[in-house]
Amino acid sequence: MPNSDASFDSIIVGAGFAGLYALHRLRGLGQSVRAFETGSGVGGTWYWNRYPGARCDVESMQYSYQFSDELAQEWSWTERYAAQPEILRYANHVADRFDLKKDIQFNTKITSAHYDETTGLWTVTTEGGERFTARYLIMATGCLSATNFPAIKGRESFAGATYHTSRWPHEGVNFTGKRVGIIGTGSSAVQSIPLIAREAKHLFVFQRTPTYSIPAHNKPLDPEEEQRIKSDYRGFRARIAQLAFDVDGEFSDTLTLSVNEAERRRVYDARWSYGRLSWLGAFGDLITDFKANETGQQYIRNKINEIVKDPQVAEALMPNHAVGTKRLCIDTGYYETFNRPNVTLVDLRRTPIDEIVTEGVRTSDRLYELDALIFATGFDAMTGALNRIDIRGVKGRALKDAWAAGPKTYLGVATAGFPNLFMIAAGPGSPGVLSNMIPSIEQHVNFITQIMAHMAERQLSRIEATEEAQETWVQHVNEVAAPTLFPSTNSWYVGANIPGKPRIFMPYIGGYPVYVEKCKDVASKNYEGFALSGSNRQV
Ligand code: N01
Repeated sequence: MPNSDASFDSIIVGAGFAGLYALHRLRGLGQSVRAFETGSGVGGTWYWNRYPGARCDVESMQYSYQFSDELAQEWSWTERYAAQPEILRYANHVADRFDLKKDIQFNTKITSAHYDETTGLWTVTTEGGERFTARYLIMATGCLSATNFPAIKGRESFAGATYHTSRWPHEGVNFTGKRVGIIGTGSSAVQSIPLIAREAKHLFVFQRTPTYSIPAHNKPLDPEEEQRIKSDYRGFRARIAQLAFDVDGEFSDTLTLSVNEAERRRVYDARWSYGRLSWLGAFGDLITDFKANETGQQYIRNKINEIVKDPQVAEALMPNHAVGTKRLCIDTGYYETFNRPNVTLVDLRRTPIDEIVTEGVRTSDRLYELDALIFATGFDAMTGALNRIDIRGVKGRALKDAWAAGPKTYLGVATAGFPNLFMIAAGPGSPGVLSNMIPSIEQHVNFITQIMAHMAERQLSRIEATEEAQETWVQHVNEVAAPTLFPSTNSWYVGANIPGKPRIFMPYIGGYPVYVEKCKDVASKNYEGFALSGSNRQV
């Protein structure tokens, strides 16, 4: 590795899909760039989340980069929904193919990033005490990367092995013959529970909020289908980019209650049999009208009732929040797993956890003795990864303080008071988590690369979102979220899973194509809403 105390044009924090593409593009601008990555390899989410069953819920033919036609043509996915090891292989393939690893410093955690107004440079400090400076700071830290361990009394006292789905041991875990407990029933748990249940002596699922899940119908990718898509790959992706979430699927305009019950059932059934997140696109008002949403809720509750044999267990598995307002899951045998004799559902709404003890988990009615305990308890989403770094902007103001009452950004990429800092596809106010992540990443990276090229041409050195533009954007983000059912539910989208976090619906739900057009419009008006200044001094 090059010497410490080095200076770069840009520093990138994170070497997941966002960091990798940012590195590729910024090098293409002729910049000197260093990326820092806490892990020992590339892949971000797919490097860390190695729990059994980890898999992407966007189909593999869409969950990949588009910036290189050769890359798109030469890579072949094996399954309809790619599993974590294959996605990680893809990330490594990209990093090797574009020779990115030489500019990534692995095993290096960034603990602080401070902006110096006099020099116009950011100084980042690593956990090991090294310091590096750069003109631009690119936070490619991910939207769901800051692990959430809930503050359950006695958490440290369990004598058996403890795991978190998002920090899974690289060598895997063998649960054969073990009594295993899992806390949480979100996407990570829904994917891992069926596989862990097959291996463990007994699996106890500690469920606080039941989950809506639809079957993925995952299968090997049909080579003919792959070739058909690849024969017009650009066209395929361009068509999907016009859809609300940049994920393929049909999004109906039909109002739910404008059709009769038999027709609704037919529509829901067809989508249930197909297996896609766009199940939620069955009707135009499913996520805006509670009565409409209720029909979708009831449909899935009926399915749970059909699948799960023990009526009490089925009842306990039935959610009652608005479907879609917590991330919809897609699964392989999730509800069916509760028919296994070695699986026990512990309904924490009836018997909450009192504490974790040496032997296992004690709920209000009994002790569950365990050999292993898994936390599938999610993340401090969107703001967590940024707030865990001591980021200070103009006048030494901490990002944490600037966002104390709730995060504010302009377009989700920049925030006032933090010049030359960009967030990639994970910032509050960006469509990232509600869209197909990799195209969202490419769009953001392309946007900021164009900004930097624009600045270089004009010998400018400083760019900052204006307070005014930021306020207008935040208002717009809130306005488009307000008519939806999302703010009504406690979810990580609104920060409700983290005690004390301001309750704000963070993602932009105005639609991916609308967002892209807005960015194009801003760019065409000389980056309206950003203040550009300074002379381009040598770094
Ligand atoms: O985390 P989650 P996740 N006591 O926050 C429970 C993406 N992802 O890792 O709902 C008891 O969804 C919590 O209960 P509650 C995807 O965007 C994608 O599963 O707060 N339980 C909940 O059940 C997803 O949405 C993929 O009441 C506690 C669970 O822990 C996001 O990552 C795969 C608790 C956390 O669920 C996060 O998913 C995996 C406590 N004290 C993840 N604290 C795919 O692509 C928390 N919980 C398929």
